[in-house]
Amino acid sequence: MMTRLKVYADRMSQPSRAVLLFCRLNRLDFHEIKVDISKRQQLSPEFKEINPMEKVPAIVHGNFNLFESHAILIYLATAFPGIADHWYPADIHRRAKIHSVLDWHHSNLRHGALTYVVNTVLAPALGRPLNPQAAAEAEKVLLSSLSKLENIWLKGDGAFLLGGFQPSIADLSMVCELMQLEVLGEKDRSRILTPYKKVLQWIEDTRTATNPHFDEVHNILFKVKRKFQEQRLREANSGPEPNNMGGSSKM
Ligand SMILES: N[C@@H](CCC(=O)N[C@@H](CS)C(=O)NCC(=O)O)C(=O)O
Repeated sequence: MMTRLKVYADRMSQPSRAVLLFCRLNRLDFHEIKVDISKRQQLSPEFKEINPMEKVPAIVHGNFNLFESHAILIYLATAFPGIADHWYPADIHRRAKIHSVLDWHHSNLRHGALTYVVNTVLAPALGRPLNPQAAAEAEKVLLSSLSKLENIWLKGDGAFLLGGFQPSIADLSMVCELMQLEVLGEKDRSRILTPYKKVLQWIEDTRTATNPHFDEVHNILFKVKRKFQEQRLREANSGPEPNNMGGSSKM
């Protein structure tokens, strides 16, 4: 008998959240093991045995290890029985289109969103300085990616990516990516997202379709968002303060 699935994740990591969300939505029997990036636990020798790339998420299923969130989502959707077809359709053409979205995601939306958020907000929490120049470059990639998401991936009759009437693993991966924009200041977040009405509606539709799991998996992000909001308010009154997110994971 296969031993229970182990998911190594940090909920501040967007690909970790996508994998956890899939597991919860599909009621997989799994054990979540926290790898706290802010404490650099991904560099520990024990974790390196699981993922030599030193990144989360990663899974262990029996004696099988896997890293890279898209590969993990595809594996989970095919290795476990009874997963609804819409997550990763059996139809080879729909499946191929989902791969196309997932491949695009890494070097476009993911690259833009992550680099922007790190260099605008999160870097100090990771022991690095903010980099406005890198943030400005990343914003261009992010805006161009949002435009492609709005006009290409969200084209079609349904509310989800590729015109789907139900979400797929690609929706989970991309929506978890965009949710990290929650930690930005409200002015930045709204400047970036407001022009993309379909994207905003899709985030809301995916959230509704996947709740209560969506909110549960994103709770940590909402907490960090509140902490940053309070910090910004204090700084507006009395000047900058050293970053302190309370010892919990920041990335
Ligand atoms: N392409 C990978 C990205 C994994 C990744 O970059 N994870 C980040 C958190 S979002 C990480 O573990 N960073 C730790 C580090 O770079 O040291 C995936 O989709 O799983």
